[in-house]
Amino acid sequence: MRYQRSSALFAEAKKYIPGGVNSPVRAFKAVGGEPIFVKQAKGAYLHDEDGNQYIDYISSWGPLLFGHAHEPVLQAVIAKAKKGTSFGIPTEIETELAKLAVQMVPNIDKIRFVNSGTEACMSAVRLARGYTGREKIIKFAGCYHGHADAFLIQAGSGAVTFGSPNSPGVTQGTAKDTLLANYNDLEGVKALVAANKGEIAGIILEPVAGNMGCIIPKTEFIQGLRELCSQEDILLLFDEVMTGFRLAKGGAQQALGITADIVMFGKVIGGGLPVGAFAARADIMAHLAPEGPVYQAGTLSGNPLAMSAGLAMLTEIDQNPEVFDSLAQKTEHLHQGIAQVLTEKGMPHQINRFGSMLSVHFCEEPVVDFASSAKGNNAIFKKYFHGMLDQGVYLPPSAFESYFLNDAISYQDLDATIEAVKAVF
Ligand code: KE4
Repeated sequence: MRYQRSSALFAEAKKYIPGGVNSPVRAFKAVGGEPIFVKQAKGAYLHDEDGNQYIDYISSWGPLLFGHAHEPVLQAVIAKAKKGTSFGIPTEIETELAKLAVQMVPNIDKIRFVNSGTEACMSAVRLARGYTGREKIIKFAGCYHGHADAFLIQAGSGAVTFGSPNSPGVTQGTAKDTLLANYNDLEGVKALVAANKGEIAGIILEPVAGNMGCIIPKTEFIQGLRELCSQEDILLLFDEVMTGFRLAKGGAQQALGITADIVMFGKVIGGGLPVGAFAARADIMAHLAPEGPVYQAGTLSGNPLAMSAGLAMLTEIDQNPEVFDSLAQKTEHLHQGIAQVLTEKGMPHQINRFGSMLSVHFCEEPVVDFASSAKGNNAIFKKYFHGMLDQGVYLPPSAFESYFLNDAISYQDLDATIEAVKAVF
């Protein structure tokens, strides 16, 4: 692979943008080397500025369920753009997308659109605090809910990758209201709740985690959280920015059979344009301005251009529900192929998979929480990442991330990926 033009573009970018990127995980700090710069993408493939082609396993970190530049989304966005992109005045398409999302997702009556997953999670926590009158929240080490201050306490994703679990700039005043527990450790949560009786507004988690690699909740953990929240009048907040409309039409609530009190979305709901959202029963959402006193706002929230991409995407999903089985089967095929190669090569590994989310960890022990995920051998991960990149396979540039397959990836692409793993090891 040649990377000259990407390298020159990265040098230029660093002159004007901190680290040369607009989101830290893109800078390859966790895997070393320099990022590629993408010129264009279509279906399963990325094309970089040096003319190299890659099978893409991040799909813009989740949004592109059907692959890049998916025609129905493309046509919807082009048509809508010609009528104006944003007015700051209500438009019909916001109601169309809200209605479809409410129909597809269980246990929600109303939804508010914002512009990112961070905004969705930040607003949901404020709503939970306003609704309960309580101030504290519980989050889990390794879970990432965006970069709002309350969440940068042992966050996952880029924050962990850089070993900066408590980011500078987050005040003690903020941090004291965020209590930390370990994923899949129900007893630890019960102890926190008992020690903070009547003070906890919400427990927020990724119902299937993707920011410490892919980690699946144990049944007794996620059921126990639901029961605990119901007993203690604590709201259960499902951060479905990754899992929403990816694991099933009804997201993780449907896939796991667990009812959340507030659900947050991002990524897929925007079809590749900036959309986040949070949703709940009517009695909870009634507390939100302008209906209720909990303030939340956004200049471009629900802008018709982004709504057109989201509506096209959710309509595609609603009309093609077989996409979930197709993605799950492809991900299983990839899982089995990689596992077979690593076993044959005598390489200790754990592969976690749920639906179209998957992660590969180079360690002996099962990966069930942040601590076990952090035991992965990052030296091997770096070689794996760059070895695969050099063979035209783009994987997440961090061990604390998940693969996001898209349905444009073919079995031929999957087998080429498995062959690439064989070549690397
Ligand atoms: P954004 O603000 O980046 O749209 O969403 C934040 C967020 C919230 N909740 C979950 C479960 C998430 O995964 C994310 C964002 N995911 C990362 C990928 N690990 C985005 C990639 C990036 O930071 O550039």
